[in-house]
Amino acid sequence: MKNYFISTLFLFALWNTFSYSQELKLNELEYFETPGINVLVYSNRYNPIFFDEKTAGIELIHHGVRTVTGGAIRLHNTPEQWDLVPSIVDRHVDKANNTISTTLRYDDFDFNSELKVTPKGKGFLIQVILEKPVPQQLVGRAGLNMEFLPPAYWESIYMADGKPRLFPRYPSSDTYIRPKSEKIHQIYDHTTFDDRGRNEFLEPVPISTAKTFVLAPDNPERRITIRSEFEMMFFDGRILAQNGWYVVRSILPAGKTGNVMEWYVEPNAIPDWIRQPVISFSQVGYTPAQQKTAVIELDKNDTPLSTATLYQITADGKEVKRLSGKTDVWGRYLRYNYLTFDFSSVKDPGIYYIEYGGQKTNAFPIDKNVYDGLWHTTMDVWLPVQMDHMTVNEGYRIWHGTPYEDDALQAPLNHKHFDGYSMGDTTDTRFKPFERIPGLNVGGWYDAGDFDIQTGSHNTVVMDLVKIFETFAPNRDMTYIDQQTKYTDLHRPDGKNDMLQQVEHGVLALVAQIENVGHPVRGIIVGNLHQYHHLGDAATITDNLPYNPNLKPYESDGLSSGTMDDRWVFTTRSSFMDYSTAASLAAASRVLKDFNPDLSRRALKCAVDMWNDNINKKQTNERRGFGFGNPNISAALQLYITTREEKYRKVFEDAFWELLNTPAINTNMPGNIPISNGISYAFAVYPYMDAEFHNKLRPFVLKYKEEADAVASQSPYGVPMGGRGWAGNTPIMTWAINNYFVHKYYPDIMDAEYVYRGLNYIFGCHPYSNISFVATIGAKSKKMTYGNNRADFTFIAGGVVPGLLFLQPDFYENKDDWPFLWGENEAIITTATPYIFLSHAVEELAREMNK
Ligand SMILES: [Ca+2]
Ligand SMILES: [Ca+2]
Ligand SMILES: [Ca+2]
Repeated sequence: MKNYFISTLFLFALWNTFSYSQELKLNELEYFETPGINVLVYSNRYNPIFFDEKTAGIELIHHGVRTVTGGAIRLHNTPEQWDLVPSIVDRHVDKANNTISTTLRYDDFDFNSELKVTPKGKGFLIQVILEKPVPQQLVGRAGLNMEFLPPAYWESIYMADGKPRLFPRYPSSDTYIRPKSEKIHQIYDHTTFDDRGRNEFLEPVPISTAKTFVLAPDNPERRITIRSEFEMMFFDGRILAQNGWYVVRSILPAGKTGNVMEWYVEPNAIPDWIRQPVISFSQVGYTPAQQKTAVIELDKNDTPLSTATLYQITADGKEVKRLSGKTDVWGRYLRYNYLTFDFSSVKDPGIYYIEYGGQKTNAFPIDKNVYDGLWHTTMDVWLPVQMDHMTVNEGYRIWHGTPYEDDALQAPLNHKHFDGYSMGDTTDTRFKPFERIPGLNVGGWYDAGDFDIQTGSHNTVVMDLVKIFETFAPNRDMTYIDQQTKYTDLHRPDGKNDMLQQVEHGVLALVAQIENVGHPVRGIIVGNLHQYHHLGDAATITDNLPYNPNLKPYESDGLSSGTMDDRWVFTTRSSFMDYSTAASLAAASRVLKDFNPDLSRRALKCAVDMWNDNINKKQTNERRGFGFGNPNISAALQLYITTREEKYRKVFEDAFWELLNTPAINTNMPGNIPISNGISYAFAVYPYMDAEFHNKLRPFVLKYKEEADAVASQSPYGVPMGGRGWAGNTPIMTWAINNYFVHKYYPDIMDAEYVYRGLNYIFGCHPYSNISFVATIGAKSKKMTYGNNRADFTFIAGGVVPGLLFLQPDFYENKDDWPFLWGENEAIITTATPYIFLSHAVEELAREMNK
């Protein structure tokens, strides 16, 4: 009898396997897969610096869209970015048993838990296994969570034990107050909540509870059933933080070990689902003379078609077939197959669209003027809106008031900040911790979707603007900038060159650091986490009154305030920062010479002072060996160009040739071209050097081309793809800028297509979608970006987003219905300036090519 029973069970198990052979399978890339569903189990992990970015844990790619994340044991109902995240102790992929299990650990509570995911039926089982019971402090706190992307479910319904409920379009569920003594601390004891001195925190209340949730039964692409014997709660995470997701959560039982909890999750799979092809092309269009290639991204189960068609749309709306062309098979790249469609032969100016497999793209132009002035929006709108220490007006709208009138205090010692800054046990200044450093409330830009001054990115932007000015001499004046009254007005000429005004604005901030602190600092940023996540007008992050310790918090005498909200200056000195600031100030002093002679002189003095300080200290070796070369190479180069003094030239040339001849450490970063850093110095100095230098350089330029080709040929887009942690638009643009100089100085080595290709990618010829990554540029462009207005699900025109974030093991993503993923959508100043450069470059090339 016993034997019979066992063999029946065995047969039953076999039958189970067979009957569900269409269901989730563990694939070679170690995630579970069936057409329409991918279940990732800790393929992606929490970020060690920025923690919960909603790209880790048990995740679901549902009919091609990542809609579920954060499957984990968490200590909060609706975890915020800076709430404690578990470390991943181990991850086991058991192919024989078709399971993936991970051990999660909360060090602070000595609490381990194992999550085991196994396909079952049409879905999968999540089991929580504990060796030791939930620690006392975490009873009622530790729970199994899964997070669901709000816009994926908007305008849809869910069912809680059969009762229909609308997904909240905007959060307005309940919270309650708990005493701070009950709060589980956040990362490094920072706090996201401004309790106004009341020692309390907020806890969200569930919107509904059930043992069976069915999300979106009305939408086959999004329908998910979750069942458990344990009560599950449904929360709206946005009630505490605008970037929160919907959360389903069960509290772990107390006092239990072993398999303490199970959830069964069944995402609907549309039978034989095949992802719609993505037909990608440049949303700004093409010039007649340039190469025109669309890239078609196909589901791996899709059958490639041999033709695609280009239609022209006439003025009276007629659609005329212009080219029915053969598609070329490029092959597999990561999770998709690719075709290319070359329609370069079509040169007539006009309006076109591409048709493939019955799908029509939006219309785009072919015309010799398509690249004209594409940088204007970034220069006229986006960059001015980022200006710190100014009020910025546009027509009837104030983008922001004048922020940080109360800059800034010396940062405290031995402090670990939440935005990557830190201080050691010395200030490297004459200031005591929290002492006011005068003169810093001037110039600079919000470096990104946050509002700090990052000195490093300021150096890059000033240098980029100088490079643009010296290469293309743009003469555009569409912005009114008055440093005296701290007022910027968009679309209003003031008789002054906008680019030089922006150089001036950056230099004012950098010179202020050196003149007041004695050297460039790491950065200037708010000290409280509850300030840092600010959304909206930066003029309201602080009270703009200098801190006065003699007053109580939230008390003011009208001139100062007792609220400790002034920004902190992270002052740790490094020769890398000294030299890179010296480089950009030396460069800026050239273009400011006639525009603002006094500032030009001060900038050069600061640069020379930093040079002398560091040369005397012999600190030149810092950061060597990381592919950066000598930290003084760029400073020597710029000081040489500015002063033409031989001593700088000698230092530059020695370091430069050494850098080119040293095999760079290949960091194995995708998209990395080892020689490109050295080669960009070469192009900066090229106009100031003789034929002997140019000839000596040539073999290295050939080597660059070889490396660039090798990296670019790895994907169908013909550009160096990157994108881990931070998507790859900047390196792609840097590559195209280098190519511009190769083409300019060694036209026999590279043609102009190497430049266009970089921008085509930015403008839409990329994976995942065909949207332009520059807000408002192109027929179809980013509608939501991670700017300071992200909570309004909108953009700031001209902002350039990082692009496609690479999620392990094979998924490129750039969401356009959810602005809060900074690695995909955060427009930053150092992405704007390469775009402005490149946009000038193609404007010039198109003029020459299409004469
Ligand atoms: Ca920042
Ligand atoms: Ca102007
Ligand atoms: Ca203040």
